[in-house]
Amino acid sequence: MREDGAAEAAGDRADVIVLGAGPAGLVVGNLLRAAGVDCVILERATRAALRTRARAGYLAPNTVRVLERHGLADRLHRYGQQHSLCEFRTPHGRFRLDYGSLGPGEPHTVYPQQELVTDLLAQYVDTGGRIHFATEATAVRDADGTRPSVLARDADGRTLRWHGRYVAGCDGRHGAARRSLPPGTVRRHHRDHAVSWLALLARAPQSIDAVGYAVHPAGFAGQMARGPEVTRYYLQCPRGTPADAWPDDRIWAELDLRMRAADYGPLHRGPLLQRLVFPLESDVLEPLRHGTLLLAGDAASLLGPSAAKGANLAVLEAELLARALTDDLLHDDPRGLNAYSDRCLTHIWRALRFSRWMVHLLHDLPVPPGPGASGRPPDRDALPRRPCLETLRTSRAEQDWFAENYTDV
Ligand code: RFL
Repeated sequence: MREDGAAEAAGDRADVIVLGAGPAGLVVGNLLRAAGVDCVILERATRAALRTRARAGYLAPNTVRVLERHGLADRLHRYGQQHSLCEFRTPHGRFRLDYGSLGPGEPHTVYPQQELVTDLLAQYVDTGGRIHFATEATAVRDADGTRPSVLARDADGRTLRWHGRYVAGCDGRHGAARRSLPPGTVRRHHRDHAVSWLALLARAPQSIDAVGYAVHPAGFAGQMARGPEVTRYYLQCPRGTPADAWPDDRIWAELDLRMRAADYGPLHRGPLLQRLVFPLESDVLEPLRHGTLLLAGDAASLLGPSAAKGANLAVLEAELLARALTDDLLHDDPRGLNAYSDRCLTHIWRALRFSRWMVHLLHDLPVPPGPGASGRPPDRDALPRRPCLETLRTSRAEQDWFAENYTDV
């Protein structure tokens, strides 16, 4: 019976029920299928919506290696662009870092997330993978036993129950996997940086041939390539700003001001295709496993896009999870599953540390002691920004550290 007492449709079963068809869920699904593990993916969105959801774009070298290893990188190699240059614009001038020739000497590959999701979906569906679109998981049940199940609502509003042996929670930060964790079973490490970013996509070529990071008294502004005709921009904005609060003219004027177009050249303007506001925060769970429910991607850790880690961690964790599930289900070897959370968290803590350092580098956050003029509480890790930028500009050791952490997951 359903919780409201109405009849519950039968649903289905699979050894692994994967929640979510983002980068994490689709990599898990593809790798399980390739290994011969029985699985199904439940995805809330329609296929068309998934193929157009623009988010990340900078793939780390390790992400590309994971996708290559499993034959999932053909289109990425054909259409992705290598990228290895950052430009910092500050009130004291500008400087560039060719991070591809610093530290480990590896570039990013610029390939929009919706393209990656499209490729992963095609590969999964073309090889006969089971997936249900427009199907929203509402709860994971009995994860602490050996027969977990997932309740979901399909496009017709019917409630279905899927039975499995494991559930891969890849349904993001607000998904059913996180919500279903019983209180007290995981520890949450949450930090709110008390600022928001307005994320924009413009139909225009990039204005700077580098990732642009501009720190300005009016707030942070950034530019990241997404392809020859589309560019992502970010603007720091006050918490609570609605996405449509700023008309296009104000957005471009603010980008011109903060990126110092008057000094360094005009920005390429174009129609704004996307604008969304999100709070800058990090949110990591520990451990990433509760019995037969395992978390990966944003469901496990949300870091914010300041250091471009989220999609990269999602792919890394998905490979670890698929391998661990395969070893357990096909070879009766649970060691990978037992080590899964610790192995992922080693990468997550490292990415989190760098991502927070980037947040402090790019924003004028209040420094202890005492609240600043804004009345916001001080961030206990806040560092004065100018010496950080100056050290990054002048110290080769700092630049190598930056390059390693910027490209590593
Ligand atoms: P996703 O991609 O959010 O996919 C989760 C999927 O689960 C579905 N879902 C459900 N399905 C069934 N039942 C439910 N109850 C469900 N609830 C949700 C959703 O529809 C979705 O399809 O999570 P995943 O796979 O963990 O991947 C994480 C990445 O998407 C995320 O970390 C990145 O996009 C973060 N990020 C960036 N990461 C990078 O590595 N490099 C970047 O350059 C970068 N830029 C960004 C970003 C995130 C941004 N947003 C979202 C603020 C830029 C932006 C603007």
